[in-house]
This record gives sequence, C-alpha cells and structure tokens, in this order.
Amino acid sequence: MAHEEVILLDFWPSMYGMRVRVALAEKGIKYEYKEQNLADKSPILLEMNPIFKKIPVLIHNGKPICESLNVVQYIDEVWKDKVTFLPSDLYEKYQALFWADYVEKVFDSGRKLWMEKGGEQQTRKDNYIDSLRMLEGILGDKPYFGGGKIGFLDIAFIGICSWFYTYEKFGEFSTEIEAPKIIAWVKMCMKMESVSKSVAEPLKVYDFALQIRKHYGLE
Ligand code: GS8
Repeated sequence: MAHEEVILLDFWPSMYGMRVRVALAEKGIKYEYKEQNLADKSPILLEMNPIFKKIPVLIHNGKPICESLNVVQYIDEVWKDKVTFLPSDLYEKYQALFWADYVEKVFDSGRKLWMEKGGEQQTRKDNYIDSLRMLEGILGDKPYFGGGKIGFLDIAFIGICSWFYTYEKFGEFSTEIEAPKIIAWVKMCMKMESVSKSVAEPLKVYDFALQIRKHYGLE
C-alpha cells in the first residue's frame, strides 16, 4: 500500500489497547498514538466508535475498526507480508479465536478482584485463578500459545501481565505460585520489544486502580 495513515485511539492501562499496540509493533507498523480521556470522551472517539464509545479504535486511512480482537485480526489480514498471528490451518485458527474470546473471562474475573466490594473475596479469587489455570492448561509446555512464536492468543492475553501486581495485591496471592507456567510465558514474551514496549508498568497500573477505587468510593 502506498500511503498508510494509521491512528490508534487508546488508553494506557487498557489490556484491550495493549493487544493492538503489540500487534502493530509485531508487524512493524508506524502509527500515531492518541491517548484518550475516557471520563470526557473526545469528538474523534465518539465519531469513530459511536456504538460502544470505547477504546481501542484503529483508524486506517480514515476508516475506524473497533473491538480489540477484531482490530488484531484486521491488522493480521491487511499487513499480510509480515509475521502472521493466526494459523493458516482452519481448525487451529478457530481454536485460537475461541480462546482469545475466553480471555475476556479472565479479564473480567480479574477486574472483580479490585473493583468489587463486599461479598466473598475468596470466591472472586478462586474464580480468577481457575480461569487463569484454564489458559495455563492450553499453554501446556509450549513457550507461546502460538507454539514456537507469539500468535493471536498471546497477543490477546499478554496485557494481563500489567495487571498481575494489582490482582495479587487485592487477592493476596502469588501468580508465580498459582500459575507458574503463565509467569514463564510472560517472561518469554517480555523478551520481545514488541511486548515490553507496549505493556503498561505494573506499579503505575496499581496506582491507577487505587485512584479508580477512590473515585468510586471503594477505598
Ligand atoms: C472492550 C474495550 C473496553 O472495555 C474491546 O475492544 O475488546 N470489548 C472491547 N474499553 C474500555 C477501556 S479498557 O477497560 C473503554 O473504552 N471504556 C469506556 C467506557 O466504557 O465508557
């Protein structure tokens, strides 16, 4: 393609945004990053994602693509000449898409650990760890979910590493003890600049979580 204009509407602690950042970095695509204030949404975000009004949004030559997994798949299909994220084998491809959808369950149970008050924190913790272990089982003894290299499911899931510290603090557990293979996988992924430069700093994320809790009167 001759002229490419690529813009990403994003918000730094977002695991969904991190998916797109890693995908763009893996493909070596230059883009303009536009940090969004989700408390006061910009005209461009409202115009580009009028349905959900959420980040991330990729704007490719003026046209928006919404929903992070959709965006990662779009990137994979448009910039085909570089590395590929989804396997060509159709069964393998749809397995990766299935588990990438499942990641939402892990994100959601993780969010409950720091965003919910009252009720049983132990149950929330058990739910989160169970969902994490489910993916640990899928990883098995492979270095990456994609096998010998980072793939679609790796990209869908890796942003969680920025949130581990927050989950551990609120859930009072160690991810290393509960899901050691997941930690080994994070370490492998972090060796790549496409990942290490795209994910948010865990302590900054924890600080952000504390601020949000204060804002919602949870502290
Ligand atoms: C989720 C994006 C999302 O929740 C995707 O892209 O995969 N299914 C979507 N984005 C959040 C920020 S990260 O938690 C967002 O933009 N929220 C703004 C709002 O809800 O108003």
